[in-house]
Amino acid sequence: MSANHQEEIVWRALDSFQIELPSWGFANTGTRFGKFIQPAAATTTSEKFSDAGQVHRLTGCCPTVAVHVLWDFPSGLKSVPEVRALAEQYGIRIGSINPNVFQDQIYKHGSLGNPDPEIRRAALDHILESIEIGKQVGSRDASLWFADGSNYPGTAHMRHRRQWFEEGLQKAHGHLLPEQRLLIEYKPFEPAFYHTDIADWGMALLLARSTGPQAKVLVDTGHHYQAQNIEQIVAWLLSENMLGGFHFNDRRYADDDLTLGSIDPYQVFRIFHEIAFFEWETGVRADIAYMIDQSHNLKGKIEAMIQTVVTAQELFAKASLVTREDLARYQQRCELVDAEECLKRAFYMDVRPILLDWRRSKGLAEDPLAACRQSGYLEQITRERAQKNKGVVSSYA
Ligand code: PSV
Ligand code: MN
Repeated sequence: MSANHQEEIVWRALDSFQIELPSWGFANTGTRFGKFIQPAAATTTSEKFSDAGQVHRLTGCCPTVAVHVLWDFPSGLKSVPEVRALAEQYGIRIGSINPNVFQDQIYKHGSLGNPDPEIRRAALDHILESIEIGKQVGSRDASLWFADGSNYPGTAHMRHRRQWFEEGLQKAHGHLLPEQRLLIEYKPFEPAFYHTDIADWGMALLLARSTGPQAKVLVDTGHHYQAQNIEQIVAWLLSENMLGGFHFNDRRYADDDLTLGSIDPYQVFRIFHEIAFFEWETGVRADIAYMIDQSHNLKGKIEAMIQTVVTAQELFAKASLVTREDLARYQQRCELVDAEECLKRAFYMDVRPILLDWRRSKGLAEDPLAACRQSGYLEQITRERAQKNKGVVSSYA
């Protein structure tokens, strides 16, 4: 493949690639042992959007921000005009809407899977309100994650709970506009440590199927057991037209929320490759929402987010360079070494010079991280927010 052709392919890939930032990724977070407070962390929705706006301004590929209803819309639907105005002010759009049916005390034993019908109703009402918020802010996806599960064998009726999930999700689906989607996220454990109601992609897939045609599966890369082959899950969901979106992050042990590509960039590359391979083979553009779900306690949040976005662009660009005609031929003939080399060649290609040209052509910063550091924004928010952050409680005790 000539250098010009490579450049053309990568530019086309970059033009098509957008990734959503999580509002919660700019706020103070920690572990279950306590929060680590950062002087520059955002403590309001306005500050979160301001930070997200900076990341988008520097990288040019994050026009939308995922919101968590309880954290960003404190008065629910009534907060809509204010939050919408903030998004406009900071040059971003509101992306996926995440209901929160895990934080309130009533959800101790579950939300849609709770044995108490009143609690199931409360969870459903909150999800319906989130869908309504989505309609009012022009957001397409309601992204559902449930902490539901149990900690001790014998304490939860798994089949009843599954049925209650089906009922609740079907009701929620009935309230969608034709263009809206419900994304169902799975997670094997945490906070529940014996059983989780939607523990893996198979359960999410079955539930999405029974929910309705606008329900799809959301793959959070941190929500798998060690060594699970995520790109195979991706390939299967693509074949079933059931892959709705990703929550990207990296991990070493469990749901570690580490910077994308910091531990295993080849894994992310292989995921992007499976998507590109599917699109090439079928001629169908996969309708996937790429989102980041990371919240950094130790790194500066804005810098970590820029690192993530740039890494995602690089890995997406590399995956676009796999010579798929060759790969298909090698696979068919079982020419294993050549097939594997096809992937490796693209993975080891240095796409950074092409990315630099692409950024220049778009009038973007050549080095988003350096530009962020030079902009004075980090110093400014540290000055403005330090006092307020001193008052943030760091322990859960
Ligand atoms: C749960 O671990 C999760 O991945 C869900 O997507 C939540 O919305 C997000 O993290 C933030 O708590
Ligand atoms: Mn997630």
